[in-house]
Amino acid sequence: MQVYLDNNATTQVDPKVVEVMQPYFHEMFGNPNSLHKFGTKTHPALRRAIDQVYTGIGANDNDDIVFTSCATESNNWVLKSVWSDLMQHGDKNHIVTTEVEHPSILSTCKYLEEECGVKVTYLPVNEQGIVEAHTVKSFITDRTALVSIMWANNETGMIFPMKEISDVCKEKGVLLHTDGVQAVGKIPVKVSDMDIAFMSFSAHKFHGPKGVGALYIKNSRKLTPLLHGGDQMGGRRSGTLNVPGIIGMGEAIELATTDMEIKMASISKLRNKIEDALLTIEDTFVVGNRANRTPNTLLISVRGVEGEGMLWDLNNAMIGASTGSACASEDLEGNTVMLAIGADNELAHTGMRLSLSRFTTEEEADFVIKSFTDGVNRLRAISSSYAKVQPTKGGEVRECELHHH
Ligand code: 7TS
Repeated sequence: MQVYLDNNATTQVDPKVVEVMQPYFHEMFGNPNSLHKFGTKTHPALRRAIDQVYTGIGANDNDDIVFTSCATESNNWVLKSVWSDLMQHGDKNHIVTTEVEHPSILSTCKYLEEECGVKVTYLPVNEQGIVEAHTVKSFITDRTALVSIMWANNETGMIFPMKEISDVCKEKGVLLHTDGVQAVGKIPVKVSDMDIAFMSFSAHKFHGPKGVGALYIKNSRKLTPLLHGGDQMGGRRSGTLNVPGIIGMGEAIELATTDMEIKMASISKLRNKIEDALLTIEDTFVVGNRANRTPNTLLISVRGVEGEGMLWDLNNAMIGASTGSACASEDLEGNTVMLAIGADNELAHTGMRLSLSRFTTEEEADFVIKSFTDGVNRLRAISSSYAKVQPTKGGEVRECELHHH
């Protein structure tokens, strides 16, 4: 058996999505900006895909959705362009974000601090791994140009109080950007219900193709383009359109958001089954309250078991999981989100992220429970540090109780 439990890193493309994309590689390969039939033949499918994406995130007709190459591009675009629109020549100089954003936000913020003199506040998260709206409010000043806070965290699955955060930003008159990558397709997202100026998202996280992301722009607000060129996408993002990719994204978001509650209920049932079983192992902790997590995600920490060792054992059993963000897995630092939550360094090295999808089966869940348990037993038996740790409330089911130190 082969089990893929790294769906927060990327997902398999749904075969139905591949089917819809297929003709746009060879039969209808034209450039949509060409005036001949080869080009115009792509228009109906593109229009349909655009509608599907608007519906999928609950956008209004007067909003704009610009297709990009990935969410990393969307995130870079917002931060750099808000800098050039409001900070470079204006009186604003401040961005509020969190310590647990994806590197595409954090590294761009670092760049803006170092190269452009922008002041950035990185809000710490509470023991649940989120930031409360009142905390965001207390850090907004009259020089704040942008608040950028993720909707759901990629490591923990914890959902941020986006409605409350958007109310605070509205009250303070500050633009809000949200990285919606881990929320879209997993939890209800209706941007028109909130005062979100910008939202980034990415097709490959909800069974769409890689290489296509998007930026939602409320009321089609002006935003300096990141890519200048041939004026595609209304001059907002030049470059020949990724026709099959956009068509795939449309189909994928429709599939993910149709009967989402039913799909998510069955995913969370399997996630909970794995979680409950693994929590019966002594000295294991799960980060964040289950009720406030994306239905597919579980970040578990196993005292005395290095994440990399566990990853190796799971990989040998043909199970793909993660010790955290794949983007950061080459440096062997502890899980950054666990450190931000207040875990000690040793515990932060034991974090394992299991992220399911609608393709995960009950048999796979059972197999994962068994392989994980075997791995913990093997690795603890050879661990020099675990023997010294006194098990606390052995065998009890409990959620994470990590505190700031
Ligand atoms: N934002 C979040 C919250 C993400 O989780 C990711 C990818 C990105 C942005 C970047 O998206 P992309 O479209 O540019 O790929 N996250 C992960 C992860 O958690 N493990 O690998 C990639």
